[in-house]
Amino acid sequence: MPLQRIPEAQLRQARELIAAAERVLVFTGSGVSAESGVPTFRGEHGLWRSFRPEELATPEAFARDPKLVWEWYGWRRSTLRSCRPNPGHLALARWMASRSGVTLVTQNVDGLHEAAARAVAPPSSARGGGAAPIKLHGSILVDRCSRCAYRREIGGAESAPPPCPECGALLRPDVVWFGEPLPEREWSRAIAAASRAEVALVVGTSALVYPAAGVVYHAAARGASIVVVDPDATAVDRHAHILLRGPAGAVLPDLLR
Ligand code: BJW
Ligand code: ZN
Repeated sequence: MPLQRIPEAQLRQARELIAAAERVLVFTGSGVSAESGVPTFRGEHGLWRSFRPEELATPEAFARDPKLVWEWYGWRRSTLRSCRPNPGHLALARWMASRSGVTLVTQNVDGLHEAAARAVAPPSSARGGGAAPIKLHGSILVDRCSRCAYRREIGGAESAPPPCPECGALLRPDVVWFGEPLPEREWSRAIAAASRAEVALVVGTSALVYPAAGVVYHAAARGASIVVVDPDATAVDRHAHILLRGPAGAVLPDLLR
């Protein structure tokens, strides 16, 4: 079905809701990066259409075949190198730098929200590019030790997971796999922001993965109005006050201008 333009009245209503709110939670998923060329997970061209999550994105998979898992992340890291923030990331970053009271919580591991913040307000500027996003699922741009607390930014193109320089165990991508707990501090900050938010802007997520998706339900239960930006149906649509059915790269610049 061809995408329809979002009715102006609906956009205006969403703009007013957001402008009147002192505290806004923005909750994003892989769809916000789709127009940057980063594949989503589910859906027609999603990663899980070609790869089985349990063979690649679990601690058991890494224990069974560390080289296979490492190579898959190596491939994703190399495709990410050519990806840039799209107009959706940039509109969000610009808007966050222009007002206070916004908390960005992301499930994305791609670093594109941070890249957008650097692009609109370099760290040397007064606002420093706004607050860093709360990353619930870690970062694909960082390695961490599978045993100790060692972390490093990704560097060379090793063909197999290298040993940790501190303890000798294998390094792995610093992302949250299925069956692993979310980082505690990020989780409590996300829930605190959801508790306070008057509006939650939910962008580009199927909202099927838990506990992350629970952040949206928590905001709804605490009385936040939910605005969803997504070209397709999502699990949180039934809680949405306003549904903006369209791609983030087109809707966000229009909504947040
Ligand atoms: C656009 C667009 C455009 C397209 N513009 N939009 C309750 C019930 C059932 C199961 C569970 C449960 N609680 C926990 C579980 C198990 C599991 C889970 O949730 N499974 C479900 C799939 C059923 N959860 C876990 O295992 C979690 N851990 C856990 O529960 O630990 C418990 C524990 C406690 C204490 C000790 C030990 C354990 C961890 C989940 C980790 C998820 N990790 C991944 C991989 C990250 C690393 C990597 O990248 O490799 O995170 S999976 C993947 O899904 C990734 C994403 O962050 C996450 C969410 O996906 P997302 O972003 O929503 O993508 P899609 O593809 O689903 O949706 C894209 C959307 O974009 C769609 O709506 C499109 O329409 C839209 N879109 N183009 C805007 N242009
Ligand atoms: Zn180590």
